[in-house]
Amino acid sequence: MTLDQSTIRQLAERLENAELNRQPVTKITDDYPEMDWDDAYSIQYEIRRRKEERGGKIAGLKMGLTSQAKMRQMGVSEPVYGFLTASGSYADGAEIDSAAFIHPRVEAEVAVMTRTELAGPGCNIGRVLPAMDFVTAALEIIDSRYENFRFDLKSVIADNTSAAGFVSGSVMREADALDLPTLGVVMEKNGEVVETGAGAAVLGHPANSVAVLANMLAARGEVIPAGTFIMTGGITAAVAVDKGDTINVRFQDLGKVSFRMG
Ligand code: 0L1
Ligand code: MG
Repeated sequence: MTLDQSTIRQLAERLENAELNRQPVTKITDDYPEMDWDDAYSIQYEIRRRKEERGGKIAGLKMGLTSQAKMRQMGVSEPVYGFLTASGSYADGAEIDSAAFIHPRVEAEVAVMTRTELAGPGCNIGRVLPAMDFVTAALEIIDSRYENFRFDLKSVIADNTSAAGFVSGSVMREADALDLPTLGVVMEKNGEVVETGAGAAVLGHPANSVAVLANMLAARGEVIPAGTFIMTGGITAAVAVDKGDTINVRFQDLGKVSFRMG
């Protein structure tokens, strides 16, 4: 850690205010270039604490930067994690108010619910698969609190990995019934195909993403509790969504998930 507690609190407040007021800010490493990974996660955890203190509920966890393409783009070799809030949870087919965001983008993802606790270090896909209660399709809405989505990795971890909302599907399947790496996805925006992909884009297998999450949490002395909803990471690139856009994503064997940005 390089930052003291009062600076951590101040930066968490700055980022959360940017989110609540829809007023983007410059990346925090401009002011604190010496900050480290621990500082970055501590700011994220402080944002989470602030929300919970005000009565906000945590809906689950998310993995980000899980595709080779996105990692290469950021020049990193490790994914990142963040948290999901209940206030950012939307039903399939929802009309979502664009005023809630700064510059939203959408990613198609596979989400899982865990049945039993998962702990690292040393967690692997073989431990994750039997611990998965069900798999469902989901869309993540990301919305960086930084101007023009311009950030570096530490800044984006502090900003809860751009998490802003999610839409979960209504088809739930057991992991055994699916071949997750070859599970195909087609994303349409206003009726036109804009992205396609397969589950293997997520660290080779979406369940591997859950194992990596358990191992990353272990570094902070934490586990994935039983009954945790986890967005495993983007299968497609993130697509910008403007007021009036309709997003419809078809997932092989998991139905479709859609929303309209109103
Ligand atoms: O969920 C994600 O993969 C996003 C991680 C943060 C980077 C971004 O905002 O694109
Ligand atoms: Mg994502």
